[in-house]
Amino acid sequence: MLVAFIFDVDGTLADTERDGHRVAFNQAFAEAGLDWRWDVALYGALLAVTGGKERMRYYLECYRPDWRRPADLDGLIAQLHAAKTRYYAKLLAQGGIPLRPGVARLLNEARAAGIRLAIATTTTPENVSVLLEHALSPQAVDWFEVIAAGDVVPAKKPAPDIYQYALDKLGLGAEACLAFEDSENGLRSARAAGLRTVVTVNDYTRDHDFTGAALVLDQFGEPQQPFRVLSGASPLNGECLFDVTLAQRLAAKANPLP
Ligand code: XBP
Ligand code: MG
Repeated sequence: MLVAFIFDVDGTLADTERDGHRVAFNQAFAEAGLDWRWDVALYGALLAVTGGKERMRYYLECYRPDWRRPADLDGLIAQLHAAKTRYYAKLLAQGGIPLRPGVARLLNEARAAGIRLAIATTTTPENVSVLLEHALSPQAVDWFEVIAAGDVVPAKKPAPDIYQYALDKLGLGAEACLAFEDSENGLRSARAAGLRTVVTVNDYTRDHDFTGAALVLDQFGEPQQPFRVLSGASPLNGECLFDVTLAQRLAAKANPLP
């Protein structure tokens, strides 16, 4: 029996990375007078690490070993991250990033069918509310019973902690839920929490390893824009939209542990 959907945010609800987070990071670096500049390709490599603060540290370690660290590196990272969050919110409040195809449709159908909704993301909580508010509806934050985000757990994806946290808050076992992800780190996190997972890929994640996903699609699909199945087609009966009926069929299958 399928009770809840748990959604990742970045890359799944909206393509926020390349034209959202990346741009905001660069604005924060420029504001601080730093010569750090993350182009589209470099940012793709940096996405190996989830979490903005963790990503900046990874950049310094792997790409700027000679950059002279200040005494208070933690303070600098925290200051840059706060500025980046401010720039990101501004960009999204201008309606800068729309939802991906089929996301609003699926959320509305789920609500109508009484499916409970939750979020499990590594991004900062403010980033989730600003996206939902501006890309979906001013009330959309309230559609989600649990918003598990950012530093509420010590270990970010691919660790299972954020999904485990969402399940605990929902008071549900993994078998009652379906997770939605776009990346290998996200899939690993959801699977490690025991969740059956549907993946919708994007330009940054198309070539990731999605072994263990229940279904991999190019997107959820709209009536004029059918989805394409990339793998895991067994439960399909010629559908071209990901909807609640298809979700229920996937959830009815055995849910083997990862
Ligand atoms: C999303 C992320 C986030 C954002 C930045 O991963 O990795 O770190 O890029 O967010 P996922 P913050 O979609 O797997 O949750 O800067 O707010 O940390
Ligand atoms: Mg993601």
